[in-house]
Amino acid sequence: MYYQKEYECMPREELVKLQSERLVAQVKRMYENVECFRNRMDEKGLKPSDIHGVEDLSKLPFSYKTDLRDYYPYGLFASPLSDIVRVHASSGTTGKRIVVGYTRNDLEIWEDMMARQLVALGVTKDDIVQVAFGYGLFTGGFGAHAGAEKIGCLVVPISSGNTARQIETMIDFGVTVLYCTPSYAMYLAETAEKMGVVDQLKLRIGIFGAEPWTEEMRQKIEQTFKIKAYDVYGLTEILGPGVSRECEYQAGMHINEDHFIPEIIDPETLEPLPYGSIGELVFTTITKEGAPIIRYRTRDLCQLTVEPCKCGRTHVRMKKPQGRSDDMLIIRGVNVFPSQIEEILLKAGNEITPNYQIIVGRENNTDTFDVLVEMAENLFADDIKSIEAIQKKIENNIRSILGIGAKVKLVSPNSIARSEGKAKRVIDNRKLV
Ligand code: DLL
Repeated sequence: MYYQKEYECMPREELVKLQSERLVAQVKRMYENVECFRNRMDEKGLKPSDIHGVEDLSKLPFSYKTDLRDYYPYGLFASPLSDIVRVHASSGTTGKRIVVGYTRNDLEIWEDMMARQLVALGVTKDDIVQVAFGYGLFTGGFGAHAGAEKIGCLVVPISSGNTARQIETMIDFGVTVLYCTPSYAMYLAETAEKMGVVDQLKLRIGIFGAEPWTEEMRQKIEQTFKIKAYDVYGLTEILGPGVSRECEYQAGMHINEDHFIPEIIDPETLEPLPYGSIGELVFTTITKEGAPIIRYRTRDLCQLTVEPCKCGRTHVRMKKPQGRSDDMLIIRGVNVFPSQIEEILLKAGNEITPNYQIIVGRENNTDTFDVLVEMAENLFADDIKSIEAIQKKIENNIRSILGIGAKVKLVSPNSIARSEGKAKRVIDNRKLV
């Protein structure tokens, strides 16, 4: 069994001691190897020798998603490129993706954390695990796969999509554990119910994450599939999946504190807040070699607790993220920034204007993604052929740049409602937390 009791149940004083040692070493290494971090430390007049432990964390400079864009693709790596064995990537706020790199050692630690996650949720080597997260630059597929293989499960690396095939595979292969986004799990559950095949499934555990979901969704998935459904959280910049996860008590997600130091800050004043406060989650990685990061502002709003958990693990628990302090949307598991849409529209020719509105909803348990775009005065509203061609072109661009399908509709000039002259860019009709 892959249960790292010596780390997961450490008394907090010992844990803080371990974190402090790792933090001091990490700061020194990053100062020597990462220009962006060194410049920020120099600007604050800080040297690595000023950092003695966790008590000095708040002196350190923050890091931002834009740093990954500014130093694209490899500029934030702390190891030579010859030691990096894998990259993963996720959406940036505009244009280019953000890229992270892993050394061999980083991959081994990641596998350990994913194995820990599965064990905490009651998965054993006798389980058959279907990984329906996308494999590729997204961290979900490979991350889940590695942990399941590590504990000796039989892994079915089916990746995302093709719902009927997913259900057929679950039945034929005797799948007992399903890994995917919660919205896809809902869709699979509903489809299996409609097909009348739920009783043929051997599923017992569902592990879902990568996007916000509600307790109602959990109940619906649990009831339809007759399983326990667990929440797992992570982000590319810090690791991918495996940053935190629930235990069997489903009472908040334990953060792997031997590898990450979490903080909650006030997103306005940037001051650290005490446990229990709602604020922005900030992470410092203390064991990563390839792409370590200090005080990364995740933009996820949530709450931490150190109250003892019935499972005996001492690692801090985080509540479900309750929203974001920026405008990032997660649509069908894909991170989307309105600024990416704006950039696409700006390049789409002079028959349209960059006045747009994104409308996100949920139909049949799948996110809908509509983009309304005001056409320019020079386009005739009855020129249906041109309008359809422009819509198609923008839809294709969105699909190739963001990797997600959207429905684009051109609307007449000035028809998108403005308040104080500004159009409201996003209408999100989903109820997510
Ligand atoms: O979503 C990594 C992941 C893969 C997590 C598989 C869990 C399972 P990104 O694509 O970089 O990475 O997106 C990270 O997704 O900042 C949150 O806003 C959101 N997110 C991730 N997990 C959850 C969750 C992966 N359980 C961003 N609940 C994060 C709510 C989540 N939001």
